[in-house]
Amino acid sequence: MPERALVIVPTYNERENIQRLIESVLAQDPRLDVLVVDDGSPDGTGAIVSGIGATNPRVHLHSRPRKMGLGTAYIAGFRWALQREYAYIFEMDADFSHDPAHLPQFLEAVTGADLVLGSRYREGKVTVVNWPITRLLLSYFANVYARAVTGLPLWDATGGFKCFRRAVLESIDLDRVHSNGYAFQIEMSFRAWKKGFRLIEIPIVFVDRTEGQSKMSRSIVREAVWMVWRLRFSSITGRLEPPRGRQPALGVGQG
Ligand SMILES: Nc1nc2c(ncn2[C@@H]2O[C@H](COP(=O)(O)OP(=O)(O)OP(=O)(O)O)[C@@H](O)[C@H]2O)c(=O)[nH]1
Ligand SMILES: [Mg+2]
Repeated sequence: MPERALVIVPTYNERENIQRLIESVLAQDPRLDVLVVDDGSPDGTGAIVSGIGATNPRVHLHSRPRKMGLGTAYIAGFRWALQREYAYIFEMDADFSHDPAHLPQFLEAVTGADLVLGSRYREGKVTVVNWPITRLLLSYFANVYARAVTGLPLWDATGGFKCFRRAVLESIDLDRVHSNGYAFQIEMSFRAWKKGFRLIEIPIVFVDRTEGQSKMSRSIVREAVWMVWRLRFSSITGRLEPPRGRQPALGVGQG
């Protein structure tokens, strides 16, 4: 049986995007399933997904009662995936900033890596379309800052288009992941990197959303500003988690 992959899509009010997005994802590769983690969207996004799931076994919905943030939505999705037989687990936005046409490139790249990251700034080349210059500069320099503080060798550490090999998620203690916004993306990659997994970046073209509303906020930026320092110091003091190979004998997951 071919190895299956799950694309986790967190949603909050993505009615205008979700159906078209699901169709487009499924058309990219027969190995792909979709899990939408919807936070009780008042616009009825969840109902649209459960309607599609009723007739299509490749589409799943995990509903949460209220808006609880992107990071915890992904953690819930990761747990859902690990309870099932998925070899690869994706993170992807619902708003078409992440073009489903890139999915086959991730599946190809993950054959030689443990975590594949869609990168908007690889080798200093910017592949972002339609962002106001202020937002681009904020994002670009946030990445320069995150790289300087954490040492994480990535051009784009805040991006949210990713593919994890199952073993990576099994080896990270998901209870200890605390951040929720952009910092969540940095934290997951940092933990994978510190464990000695192979990270690679593939270039993606990132296009600003055209439908629906942004959930970006000042608090998301603030969280990232201090979280990188927390990651740096918890890694120095050994409080992060042991790298692979130094796990306690009874540790589960990655050997
Ligand atoms: N389940 C869940 N999904 C969320 C939450 N916040 C954002 N999302 C979803 O996460 C994805 C990324 O959020 P966006 O609002 O696009 O954030 P962004 O890409 O930084 O900002 P814009 O592209 O400008 O809107 C989208 O699919 C959102 O619907 C949340 O609290 N819970
Ligand atoms: Mg977006």
